[in-house]
Amino acid sequence: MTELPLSQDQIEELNAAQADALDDDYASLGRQLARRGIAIKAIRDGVAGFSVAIPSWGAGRGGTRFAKFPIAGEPTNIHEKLADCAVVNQLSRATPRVSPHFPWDKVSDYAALREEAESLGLGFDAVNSNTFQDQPGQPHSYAAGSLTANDVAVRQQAIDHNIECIEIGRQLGARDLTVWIGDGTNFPGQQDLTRSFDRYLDSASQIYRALPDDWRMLIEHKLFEPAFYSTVISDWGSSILAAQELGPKAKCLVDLGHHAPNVNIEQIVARLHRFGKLGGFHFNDSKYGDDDLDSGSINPHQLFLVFNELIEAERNNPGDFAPAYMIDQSHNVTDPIESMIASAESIVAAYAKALLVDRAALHLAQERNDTMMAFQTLRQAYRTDVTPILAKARAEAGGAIDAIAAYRASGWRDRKAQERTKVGLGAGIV
Ligand code: RM4
Ligand code: MN
Ligand code: MN
Repeated sequence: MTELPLSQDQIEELNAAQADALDDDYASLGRQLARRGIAIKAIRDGVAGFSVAIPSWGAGRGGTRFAKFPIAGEPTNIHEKLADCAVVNQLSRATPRVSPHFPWDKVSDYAALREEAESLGLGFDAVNSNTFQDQPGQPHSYAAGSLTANDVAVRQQAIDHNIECIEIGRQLGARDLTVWIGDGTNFPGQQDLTRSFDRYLDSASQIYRALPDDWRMLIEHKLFEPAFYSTVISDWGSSILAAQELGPKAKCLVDLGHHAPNVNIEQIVARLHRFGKLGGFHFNDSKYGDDDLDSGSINPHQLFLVFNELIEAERNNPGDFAPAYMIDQSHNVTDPIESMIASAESIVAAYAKALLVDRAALHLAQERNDTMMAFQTLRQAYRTDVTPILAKARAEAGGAIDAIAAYRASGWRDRKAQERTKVGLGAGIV
């Protein structure tokens, strides 16, 4: 039995007040697209079938290494995080899965946790391991690395933790393990760059062997931080080399924030898919580094170009196309629920715009070396305001036409501020 957190009647009531305006905008966009030979219904169906997972750790306020400023009513455990994620999904109807992080989300009964999520209309997505922090009571420290540490006992502890995550994930119905490690160095000479990668391959192969047949191991690269001189899995090159060494169940995960500024991420996406190694995404945006800003808030055009490559990739080789779409960002100055609603909308909008690209015209222009027409074909799709399509798809699925307005009208956060334990001051981690 699904028990959605907000009043569905209230959402319907708010939608009713906006329905005429939306119908008007939708009909107008439908006529515009028809002139371009596009059936709006096909795009709306595509949007309705699209979803992106949200991170359990995104439900709380993030921070920087300087400070974290909690808000009243913030969730402090996985149960409260699930409830907030259910709010995001109820309003957006685009985020039906939650990606958990361990040990942060540890509980004693995972079957019960899975049922709890299901009752909220949620499932679980990729499980994330954490060997970038020490945990209370842990026998060995990750201060000098985890999967790549010199000390075999440290490596074993990190391997065991990842295998435990797979076991938890099985109980939750997940099928991907995402592995991001902070291992690396801060000084030239601190470690042998080749040997540390070899240690990674050795440890990762032991995790790989523990994967069930229908699971994938998603290797997430990151340019820098916490290591500032060299990171072991720093880029898509190291990631794909590791994935190729490990075997077919190992794939690469692209976190948009984990690249140097101005890197052509869409080209990386095309390369990874071409070699069967595109595993998934962590969507976010950035300006200077791994800023973990909200998806589409800085560079929505890049997001569109990534989805444009994804659609090409799927059409070129549909058999091998199953990227895991996830949000991974840090909500330091907003209500995380509002950020996740807005980010999911940006991601779906980028996808919808990519669906609008006239592929035949694009390919013909490319064939003829007609650079300007190729570019204009993308531009025409990117310029289109797809908001009415998204709103229609949401409302039809029971979501809100204006999701943030509906969230504010619900009074959810104020109610939770009365009920939930107050979050103490502390350092933010993501
Ligand atoms: C890292 C990375 C990982 C996430 C952690 C919390 O920068 O993006 O995906 O697990 O942050
Ligand atoms: Mn990430
Ligand atoms: Mn990150």
